[in-house]
Amino acid sequence: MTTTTVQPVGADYGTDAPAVGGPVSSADEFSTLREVVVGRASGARIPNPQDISTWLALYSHLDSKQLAGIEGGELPAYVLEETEEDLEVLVESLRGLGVVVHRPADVDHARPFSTPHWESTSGMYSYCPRDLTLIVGDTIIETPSSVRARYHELDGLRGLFHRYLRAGSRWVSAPKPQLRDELYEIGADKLPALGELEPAFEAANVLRCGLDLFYQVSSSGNEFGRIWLESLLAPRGYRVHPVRDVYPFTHLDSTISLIRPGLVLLNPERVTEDNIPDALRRWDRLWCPPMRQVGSHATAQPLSSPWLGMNLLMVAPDLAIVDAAQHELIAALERHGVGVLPHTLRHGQVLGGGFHCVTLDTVRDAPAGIDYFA
Ligand code: DAV
Repeated sequence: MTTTTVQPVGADYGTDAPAVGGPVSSADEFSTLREVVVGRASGARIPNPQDISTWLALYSHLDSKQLAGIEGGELPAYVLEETEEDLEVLVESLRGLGVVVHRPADVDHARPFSTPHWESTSGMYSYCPRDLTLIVGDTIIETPSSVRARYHELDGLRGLFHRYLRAGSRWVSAPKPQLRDELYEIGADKLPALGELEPAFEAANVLRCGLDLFYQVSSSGNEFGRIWLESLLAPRGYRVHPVRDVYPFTHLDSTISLIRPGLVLLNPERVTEDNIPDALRRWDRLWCPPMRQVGSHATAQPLSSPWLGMNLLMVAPDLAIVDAAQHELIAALERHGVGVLPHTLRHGQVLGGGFHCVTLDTVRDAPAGIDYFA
């Protein structure tokens, strides 16, 4: 039997953690960044691929035979070490810009857990704080991920959220999903799909633009999830726009990137004149140039496609943090008056997260309630 040292949750929100400057206040993807969470690689692991929810979230393009060849468990130590180095460089760069940087507390993702309906052999990681928490104005929203292994992932951010709550934020959680087997469907193609038994979605299915939010319906977000989000936000004056038939797999943030009011970066393999969200039709469109494939091959099945190169973090409407290898994208942004700070995540695709994924902006300059489409 192994013994595990249990870190009190939020333990590193002690004396050396930076103070929060006030409540969370972030309503868009581009106004000047003031406070941000940057994820951690340590302890990252691939959850059991044989769990239907893992198959759906990470490998739904593989058939059950191919899936049998995937190994779960710890990622190679050098992948985690090099990723920690890359994240540290990102943290220093953000601090150099005057941004307050928070990090998740250490969580032991190797511990198994269960509910009355299933057992998970482990958690997953704290690498992508974007994925499960949606910040809308002064409100922290915990989203109902369909991935069982991620059920307790936000433990690493609870200490920080306590601080934000005390500073005047609101903090809500979507109805805790049961994630019973019946939620997951096997389609005619014999591949898994997300059903509609209960609301399920991840925060990274959503992009925020003041009063307007774009919600991608895909294998990581169902229609019922959109209905729940709308029930929370519509009474506060927000509009939740469904983005359907654009990308069937996971999140929205390597398909559409909001650069600044009036300028959107679009993935030309997924977005077309027909399926572009109506609200964005009046904006200037920057069609993303082809991606350069330079990432590591540390695992046979990386968790994202090469389009992760357009998964950028805006630190101000005229400044983006972009994968240094994407020369053509960088040049295109510069032609549109957007400066670029090139950065590298050597194992971004392996771990399934670029600069938008590995961050969670908790404070940006622009107030909530702006109508960018008026
Ligand atoms: O294109 O593989 C990656 C999105 C990560 N948040 C893709 C989606």
